[in-house]
Amino acid sequence: MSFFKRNRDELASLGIDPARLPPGQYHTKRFPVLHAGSVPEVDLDDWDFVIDGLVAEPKKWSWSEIEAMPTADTTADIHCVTKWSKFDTSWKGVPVNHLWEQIAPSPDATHVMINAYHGFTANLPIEDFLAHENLFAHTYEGEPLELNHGYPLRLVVPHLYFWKSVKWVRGFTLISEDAPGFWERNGYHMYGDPFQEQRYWGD
Ligand SMILES: Nc1nc2c(c(=O)[nH]1)N[C@H]1C(S)=C(S)[C@@H](COP(=O)(O)O)O[C@H]1N2
Ligand SMILES: [Mo]
Repeated sequence: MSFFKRNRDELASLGIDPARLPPGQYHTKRFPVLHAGSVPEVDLDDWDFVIDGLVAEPKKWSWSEIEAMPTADTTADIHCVTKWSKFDTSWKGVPVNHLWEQIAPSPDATHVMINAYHGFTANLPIEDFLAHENLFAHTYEGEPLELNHGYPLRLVVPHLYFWKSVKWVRGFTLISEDAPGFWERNGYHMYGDPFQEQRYWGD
């Protein structure tokens, strides 16, 4: 029996519905660290979060302003394109919708490009970006995010592969057509639905 088959069969004995595990994935309790390039040096004193692009007026907040914003909790399964899934991860942070309410988007805006340290980017349709459970998270399992996992702030978009959940996020840009972000230029799927196995170009 293959590793993947055994791993999937194990779910029932853990009381987890196997339908929660997307095709081609295995579940793990570990929390692997994955990113391109190096971990940034973060200085909260000159950290800011910027919304720009197709908005009536660009917006900018300091770390203390973001930290003071209303929060929500999300518990979700996460699915990495490298085939691990982790169930019931819990996050706290500023709902994406809360920030969205602070701006006046142009009617031409259809997508967002998420921006992070070192020029890392990821693209999302606005509709997916605004899913109610999505957060700009600063807390994981009740503790501040670890630097490796995106401290001080990361996007969490549980319904797409985890590469869209940008670590060390610094803002986003509203754009009028889809465009590839960092991993999407390097072979990953433009959308990335784990249940459709949209891993790579052509999937
Ligand atoms: N800024 C940034 N965010 C990123 C990445 C990256 O390279 N840079 N990689 C993505 C990928 S491919 C994955 S699988 C997840 C991994 O998150 P983790 O290290 O917390 O498990 O972060 C995503 N967010
Ligand atoms: Mo990934």
